[in-house]
Amino acid sequence: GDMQIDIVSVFPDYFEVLNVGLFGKAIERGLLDVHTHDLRSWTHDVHHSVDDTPVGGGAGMVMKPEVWAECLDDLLGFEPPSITAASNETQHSNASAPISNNTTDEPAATSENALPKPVLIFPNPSAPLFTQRDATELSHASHLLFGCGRYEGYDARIPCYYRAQGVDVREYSIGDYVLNGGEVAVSVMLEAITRLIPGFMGNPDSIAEESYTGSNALLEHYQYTKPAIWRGMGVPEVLTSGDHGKVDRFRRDEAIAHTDQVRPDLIRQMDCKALDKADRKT
Ligand code: 6GU
Repeated sequence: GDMQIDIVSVFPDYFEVLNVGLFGKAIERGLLDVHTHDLRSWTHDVHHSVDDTPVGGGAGMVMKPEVWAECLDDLLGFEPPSITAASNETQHSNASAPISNNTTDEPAATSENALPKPVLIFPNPSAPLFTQRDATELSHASHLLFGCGRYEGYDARIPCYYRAQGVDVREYSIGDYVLNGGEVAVSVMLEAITRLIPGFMGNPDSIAEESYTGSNALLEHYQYTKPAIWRGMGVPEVLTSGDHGKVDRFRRDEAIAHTDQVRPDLIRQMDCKALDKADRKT
């Protein structure tokens, strides 16, 4: 079925980029139902302010919870809490708890156990890393809602509040480097997620062979095309032998050696059962 995607940002124009390429085609074909929203349209003050100074001091600005909550209540179809329920005395028990997406021990979703509820995703450089496993799980969701933070971040009570309301809230970083805001991270996550939706890609077989997927968490082997000799450089002879068994073995040995060299952390993470007897000689 189609996937509804809502994106909230103070730079909604950034997401014009989604109309390009395969993603744009998927929107045209009705596979994806994408809506971008300007966070400032939920402000009431003349300056349309979305941020304020950090409690406890320090540099930069922090995105205010009130504006985000008006926006997210609207997009999730929630009623705002009544005035009587609100109190300045109410303390949040776990606003300072470490970020946990609570998905570590759960098996990855399949089309048989699609994510039924909307998933609310906040890009956050201090959150757990977004992986291929997360992309696979989220490709089964029917509604994704992304909240892009800017400046030095957003009030920690925002994800905390919606999690307490029963929303499936996730916070993800896309890598160990600093970006100005969540917009680029959202486009990265969206591309990784949506290309796994059935019917999105022209050739679904190419997905099964890719790095980071299934039990094959190895990086991909090198690829070559014609000509057989280019600027004096040949290709590995076994690839021209026509012996598929030998080709597969060569590619797998090469993938293991290459991964061990550039990403030994991936080898250490691998399930031992994913390595066969011949692999162990490599
Ligand atoms: Cl998700 N956001 C920002 N601002 N910077 C990042 C990031 C996210 N992931 C890596 N760096």
